[in-house]
Amino acid sequence: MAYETILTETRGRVLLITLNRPKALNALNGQLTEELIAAVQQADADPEIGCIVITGSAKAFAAGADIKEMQSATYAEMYAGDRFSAWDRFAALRIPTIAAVAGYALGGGCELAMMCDIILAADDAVFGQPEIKLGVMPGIGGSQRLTRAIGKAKAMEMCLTGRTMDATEAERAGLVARVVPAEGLLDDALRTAETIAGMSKPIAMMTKEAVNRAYETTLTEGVRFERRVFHAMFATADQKEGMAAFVEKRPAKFQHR
Ligand code: CO8
Repeated sequence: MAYETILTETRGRVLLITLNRPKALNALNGQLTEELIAAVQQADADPEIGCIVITGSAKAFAAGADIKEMQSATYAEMYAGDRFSAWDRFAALRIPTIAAVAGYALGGGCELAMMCDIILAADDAVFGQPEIKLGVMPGIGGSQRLTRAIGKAKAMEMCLTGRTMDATEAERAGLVARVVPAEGLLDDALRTAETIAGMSKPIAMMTKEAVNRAYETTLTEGVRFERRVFHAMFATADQKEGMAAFVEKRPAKFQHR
């Protein structure tokens, strides 16, 4: 499929997606949303792809939803169209995803980054939920995911004042996995993705599901879920291969099944 608002490139078992509306600082309009979700869903189902990296430009990962596109929408249109519900499909991805964030990740851009499994931030990254300044609030999970990631105190302040957070604060607060020099961001993200994509895909999917379960349930239920999934891994060829490789002192060759 030919995309107009994103660039896609396959590097080995990694799919690199670059958001590509530079004139609008990668604002997430309807077309970009559809194209991005189509691309990630295809990769999710593709056994040859083991990890997705999503990045933007040096200036902006994404500056939010496209304000110009939604400015004059009515309540009836927003409600009847269940606007933004398409993002549930992104949140339901089972393949691991990495957001490589340089520059602005604001509003929907910050929310998209938080929907990814790992955020790697360039040292110039800026995170924020400034929607309140526009007379709205986060709309694709920001009020929930930001609060879970950094706690109520900071999330409340950010959502109510619109203040942004730099990369150092974002790392300290637990929003991002690591901060790296801007010029090395993409290489680092691709290396990290390669590492993940070199693991067994079904095992990585199950691991992602188990970690995400921590958001959804109690500790007792989460630990029970983890144990059951751990047991299920013994039905995969890759568990046999991974453990045999360790015992035989050689690198594992996973077959992703
Ligand atoms: N939507 C549409 N266009 C945008 C957006 C946006 N979110 N952000 C920037 N642009 C456009 C500007 O209008 C400008 O276009 P033009 O050249 O035609 O005037 C161009 O991008 C460059 O922007 P600036 O001139 O403003 O660049 P600056 O370097 O001066 O400032 C900022 C950069 C600080 C990032 C500034 O552009 C800004 O504040 N942008 C808006 C940030 C914002 O408020 N984001 C939240 C949007 S609302 C939202 O995300 C709701 C989430 C709910 C659902 C999400 C679904 C995806």
